Amino acid sequence: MVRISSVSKHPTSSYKSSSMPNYHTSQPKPDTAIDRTVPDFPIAQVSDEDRYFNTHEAPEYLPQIEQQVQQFIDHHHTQTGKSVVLVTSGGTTVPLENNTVRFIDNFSAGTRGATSAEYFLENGYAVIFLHREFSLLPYSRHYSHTTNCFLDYMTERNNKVEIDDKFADEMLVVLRKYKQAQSTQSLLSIPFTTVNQYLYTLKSVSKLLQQLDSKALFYLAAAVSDFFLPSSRIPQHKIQSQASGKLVVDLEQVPKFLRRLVDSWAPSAMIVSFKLETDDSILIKKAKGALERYQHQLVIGNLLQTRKKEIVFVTVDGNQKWVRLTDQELQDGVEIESLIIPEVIKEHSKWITQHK
Ligand code: PAZ
Repeated sequence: MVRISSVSKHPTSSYKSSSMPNYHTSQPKPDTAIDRTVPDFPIAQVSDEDRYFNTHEAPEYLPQIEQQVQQFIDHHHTQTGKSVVLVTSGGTTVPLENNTVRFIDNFSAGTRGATSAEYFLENGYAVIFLHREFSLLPYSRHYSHTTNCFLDYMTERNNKVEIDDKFADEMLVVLRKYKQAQSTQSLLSIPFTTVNQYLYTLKSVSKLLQQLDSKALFYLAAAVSDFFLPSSRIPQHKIQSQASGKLVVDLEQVPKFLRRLVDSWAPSAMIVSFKLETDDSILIKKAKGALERYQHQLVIGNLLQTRKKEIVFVTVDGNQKWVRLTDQELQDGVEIESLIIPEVIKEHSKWITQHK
């Protein structure tokens, strides 16, 4: 049975700012997407891991993050007993210059990650939210970015700014949940921007989470670039106009570190990855392929065009289970993450029981 949570009935779904257009310019044309039928790039071995991390510098702030994460883990391990989920969210940038003027990016706004984080929190998890900086955040997502301008929620009364009565009740629900997450120290937000920052932070956080054994859960919803420009070939300054009239960028494959995560960084944790495709005829094959290659526990498949209304769970026993929102549910503002997260938690509980 589908429940509509109070957050999902929020103005994000029911209210559209009057000053904003009701169409989107950010949706790519699916028929121009790249051909994903080419064979998969090999999984990363220990030597690939060594090579990557020996030839790319760690972000200088990494020790600070490690300290924050250790404190967060200690708190929940000793004080609350909560399971901890690492939610990754948003796209990555691939800088083309060290002093970055230009970069390659992708479409992900972090909706899946930020929304999922809220449902994990509501279901009693502590959440480490590893997100692309300036992408959507849990709770504030209802009022940030341009589709819902926060100023439209406000009104002026007696020379003071107030929340418009129309929205106050719903905003109070979100505010309370946000404050609850803060006061219980259940949400730790960690930013990244580039692929390199993402990889370093993922590795560090994973190794720390291994301390929680099976009570650690990975929910890898970020859209991480498959290609990057290695630091040995990245120019220091802005690329100048080329005499040839062309700019040829020679990118390399980002090593597929998921297998290292499963085998070495956090082998006792349950790991859920996402598989995004644009061609529905290859989605299931790709999801099954990912499970075989990386040997983790669950893949959630989704298509770019329909990702907000349907997803498919693909498990190691070869089963597939589609979860779809009905038109009525979509109209009522039900978020598909409100159905995904309880299923994932059920699988995680089984995983914990198996490992006791
Ligand atoms: O951020 P968003 O809500 O716009 O999109 C979510 C998503 C499609 C990036 C996510 O559900 C996903 O599939 N992530 C993994 C992408 C991949 O590497 O295949």
